[in-house]
Formats: sequence, structure tokens, C-alpha cells
Amino acid sequence: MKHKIKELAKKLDIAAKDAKVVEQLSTKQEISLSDAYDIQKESIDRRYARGEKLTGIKLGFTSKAKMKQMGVHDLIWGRLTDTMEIENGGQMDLNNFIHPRVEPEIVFLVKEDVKEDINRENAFEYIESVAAAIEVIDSRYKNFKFSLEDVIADNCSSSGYVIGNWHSVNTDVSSLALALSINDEEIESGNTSAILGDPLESFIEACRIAKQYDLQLKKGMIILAGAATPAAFVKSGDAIVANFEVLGKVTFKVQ
Ligand code: OOG
Ligand code: MG
Repeated sequence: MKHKIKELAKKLDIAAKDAKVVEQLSTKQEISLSDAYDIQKESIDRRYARGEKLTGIKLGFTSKAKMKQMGVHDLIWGRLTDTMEIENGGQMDLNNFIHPRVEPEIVFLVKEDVKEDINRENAFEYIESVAAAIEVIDSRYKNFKFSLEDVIADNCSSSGYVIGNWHSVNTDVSSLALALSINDEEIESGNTSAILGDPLESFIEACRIAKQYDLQLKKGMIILAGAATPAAFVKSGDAIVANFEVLGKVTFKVQ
């Protein structure tokens, strides 16, 4: 397998860059979890080589709703880069996506380079602020179907994110009602407590993962905590709004 990592990483990177589907990797060869993370790393290294910058990490399958929707039951993580950011109130160009879906999330802004183990007590020393967010996911696999290893290799379907207004770290985000609407129609509703019981747990988990994978979480990076509801497909012309109680609204349009 080792000799195929680069080749598979290239395949997925090109699929993401050109917005073209590929066959699931796992139907052609056996891939271990560690191979899958190696492929992810190699494919994101190709983005760095084109000048993209790491902006943070995202967690996936942190809520039961998402696990059920996708039939995958383990927490996963992926890398976010600067070209994925969509301005709040802005537009996303559908030409750069295959079959995008949107999901409401919580995002944390890292305050200090993380150099110690993080728990519920010291976490707040490392969080600058919190915000509502929408993640845009776009699997590079046909019909958005994958195994756990496939989706990890594909950088956990990462393709875009929109961040709402930042709020003080003292804002309690453990149990906020939220709703996702498309063209003024409510598509999903839920609560942030669906995210590992409390999105703060995603922050702690992200710090643990970063250490395990030798990835430095730096001041100014973001951590996307994972979706609270199933994801919804979007199409050209859609106006997307996620509304999160005290955190306010996050919006964008699909063009
Ligand atoms: C994988 C990404 C999952 C989340 O928030 O749970 C994810 C996928 O569903 O394609 O981002
Ligand atoms: Mg997500």
C-alpha cells in the first residue's frame, strides 16, 4: 500500500481541484485507517505546494444525526485551507463543487499555540472566541458514498466553510437551538448539544488529535466542531441561512 499513497492522494486532489467524481478507493484495494490519513496528508501537501495555507482542522461524525445519515460511526478529522473560506453573506461558485451539502456547526478560534494537553478546565485559555458556522461538504466519490477510510483519505469531504460573527469565549455554546433554512424554508433544526454532548468536547478532541498527528494548532487557527444535524444538498440560486440563538445568523448564496 505504501507505494500507492502518493498516487491515490494525487487522484483525490485532482478530483477536488477539478470538481470531478472518482470511484471509491476501498472498492479497488484495502486501505487501513493509517493509510487513509497518510493519503489525506499527501493530498493536502499538494494544495500547500500550490500556495494554499492551513487554517485549522475540522471534526466529523461528532453527532448521531450525521453518523446515521452517512452510515459511518467513528469520529474523523480533516484539514481546512484558506481557499475553502466563503465570506459570511457572500457567494459560493457551484462550478467549484460536485454535489455540495451544507451543515450547521460551531467554530472555535484558537487563542494561543496549543502546547499542552487540553481538558475542560484549561480549554478556555486557548479559545479566543466562538461563532456559528456553516460547513460545505462535497465528497469526491460518486453518489456521496464512502467507507470510513475513503472519506478520511478524501479529507473528510472538506470543501468550504462560512463563519458568523465572533463572540466572547464566555458565550455558553453547550446547548443552543439552531435551524438551517434554504430559500426561507426550514430544512433542519437541532441543538448544539448534539455535538459530542457539548461542542467544547470537539475543541478538546481536536487538540488531542493535533498532538497525535504532530500538527501544531496555532494562534489564529479555527476548529470546526462537526455538524449538529444531517447535511442538506444545495443547488444554484439557493440562499442558505443558519440561525443559532445568541450567536446569530450565518448566510451565503449559491451561484
Ligand atoms: C463527511 C464529513 C462529516 C461532519 O460535520 O460530521 C462532517 C461527510 O459527511 O461527507 O463534516
Ligand atoms: Mg462538518
